[in-house]
Amino acid sequence: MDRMNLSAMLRDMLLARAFEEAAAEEYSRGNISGFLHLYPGEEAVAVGVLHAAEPGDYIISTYREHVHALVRGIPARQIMAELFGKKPGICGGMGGSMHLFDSTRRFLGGYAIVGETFPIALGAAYAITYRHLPEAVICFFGDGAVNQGTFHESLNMASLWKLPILFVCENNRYQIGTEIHRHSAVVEVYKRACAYAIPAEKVDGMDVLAVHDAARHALESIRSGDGPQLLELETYRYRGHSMADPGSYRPGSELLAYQAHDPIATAIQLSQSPYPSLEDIRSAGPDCLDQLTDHCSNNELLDEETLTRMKQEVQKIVEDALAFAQASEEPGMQDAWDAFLCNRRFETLMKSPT
Ligand SMILES: Cc1ncc(C[n+]2csc(CCOP(=O)(O)OP(=O)(O)O)c2C)c(N)n1
Ligand SMILES: [Mg+2]
Repeated sequence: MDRMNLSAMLRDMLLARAFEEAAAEEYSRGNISGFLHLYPGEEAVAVGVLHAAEPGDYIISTYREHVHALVRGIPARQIMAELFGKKPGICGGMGGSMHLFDSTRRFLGGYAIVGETFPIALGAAYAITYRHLPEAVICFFGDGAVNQGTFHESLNMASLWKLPILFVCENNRYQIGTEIHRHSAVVEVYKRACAYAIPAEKVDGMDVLAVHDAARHALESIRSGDGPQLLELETYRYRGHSMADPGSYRPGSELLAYQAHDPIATAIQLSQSPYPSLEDIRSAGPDCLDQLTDHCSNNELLDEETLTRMKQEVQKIVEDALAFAQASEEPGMQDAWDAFLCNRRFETLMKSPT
């Protein structure tokens, strides 16, 4: 990992945190309505995986997808405007927080139904295989989705047809207020993949470098036609399930323990100190990172000044996105009709005899 890639990942994590905290504030002010599921604490997952993605890959996510969309390159302005329900939003202000979609960036959503993502990933991956393209589908889902029938049906089919899918479980240990050991007989999600002969690995989802490394290797193999793989990334959300949830079912000590391994703080620490090899990190274990970095020489990759500049830059992007969303107009009745008629036209075309 070179200096540029590391800085780019750190910048995206800082942007993600700033964007989501700003969205939380705007929700409290009444500028964003409906459900709002935020991502602070989990940034290393989306950033690590999506920095290993190619422009030709397809991304599918859940309702907690703002950061996946941001890292995929959808401008902060268009995402924020969508959350505000405004016309220049990425879906014309008619999708909202849970339904971001951008076919030009191969970002296939944004889905509110738990487990809905799997069959969609299957379809996109089948299209890639059918056309013999060196592309992959990256399918994000939560630990709460792994007991849905669609998970098992889709893993079976994906393995049988050797479809190019990277299944990424964002295991934050909770589905709403229910902890994983209360909803799953097998709590180590990656172990389920062996039932379908799919290679799978569990990785520390708070460590962006470990996530990136695992995703890069998996995607290389998937794109070369070796079939699907599954990554279980252990992570934690700092906020409640959604803005309507104070998260009081979780002990405060649990939150503090995860915050002590905050993915952004870890990434900053890594980039300010000489960067140890991934082999060093692995052999030392996650608790020894501080020790390792302390022992290294002065070959610095990122100084305090650059970090401050980076934080100011992302803050400006978020402020600009907020101002843009505030000032934008709402979609009108005609916009709704246009969207409706566009679909109707498509249906009519499909039905008309050739
Ligand atoms: C089929 C279905 N059942 C129930 C719900 C209600 N629901 C919304 S989010 C959620 C929890 C999902 O948790 P998880 O998959 O772990 O994702 P996380 O919120 O932790 O990111 C549930 C049960 C739903 N949206 N869809
Ligand atoms: Mg969860």
